[in-house]
Amino acid sequence: MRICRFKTSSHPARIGLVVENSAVVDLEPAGVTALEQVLEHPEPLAFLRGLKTQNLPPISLTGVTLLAPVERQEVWAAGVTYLRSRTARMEESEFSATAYDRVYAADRPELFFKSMPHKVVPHEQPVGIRRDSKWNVPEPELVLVLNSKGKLAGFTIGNDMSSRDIEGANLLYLPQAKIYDGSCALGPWIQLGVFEADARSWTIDLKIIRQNAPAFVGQTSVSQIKRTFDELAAYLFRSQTFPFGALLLTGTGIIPPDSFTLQAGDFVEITIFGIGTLRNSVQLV
Ligand code: DO4
Ligand code: MG
Repeated sequence: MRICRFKTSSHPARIGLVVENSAVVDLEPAGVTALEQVLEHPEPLAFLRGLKTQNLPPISLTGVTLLAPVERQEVWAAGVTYLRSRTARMEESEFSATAYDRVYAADRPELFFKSMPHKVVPHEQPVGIRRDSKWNVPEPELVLVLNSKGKLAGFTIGNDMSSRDIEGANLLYLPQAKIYDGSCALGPWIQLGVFEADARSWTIDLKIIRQNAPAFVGQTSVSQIKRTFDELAAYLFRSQTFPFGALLLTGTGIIPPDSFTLQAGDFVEITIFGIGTLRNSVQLV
């Protein structure tokens, strides 16, 4: 089952049940007005199945605007969880190579704050590349949707936009490389009712389109993530409370060649088997 946030010309933000990837059932008449009601429930699928939605008419997805699937949840990210990310980052910066190598092997993962919920870019809205950076890439990542107890409630798709030259110049610049307007996209919806073992069989595909032609394509598999989801979630929730839950990007396994940088006008498409496709244009910020 999939849930989304959406709006229409007559309704502001609503929670919806996605039907066959083509329509949405507005859950407001059934009493669901916040994501937390679903995510905090011990059995989100049973909760949704128990709602009286039989007489609610599906609205075509073409007639709604999807919003980012996040409300009051903080957005965090894990880094250097794939061998590919460790290798690319060690090449990007002689200065920081040891740090990346060490964190890949260490017990404690790299976790960093990524976005306030209101800054998250939804499906079909533009992500940003910084004007003061010359080397920008998307990072296509599986996202864990965690409830306030740190329990995995669902998955969505994330784009951890990154300025590689800023990060490569000095690791202390990481927040500037990772957090700026339009640097985090999430969507198009939340996939519920999937266990880690199933998600580990999913592929992640990245396609970057420039002037209607592919400028870069790449693929990885969720199975390549070095750490378990429980391990990542447990570290995030150590000595820290998230009263509304948190979303955790799990790291990138696809990094375009060093000669590649995003340009304004490009389109980034991230497809995760089992969830769907997150698509965003790119603009200078
Ligand atoms: O240490 C830098 C960030 C790593 C990251 O975002 C990733 O591996 O996905
Ligand atoms: Mg990343």
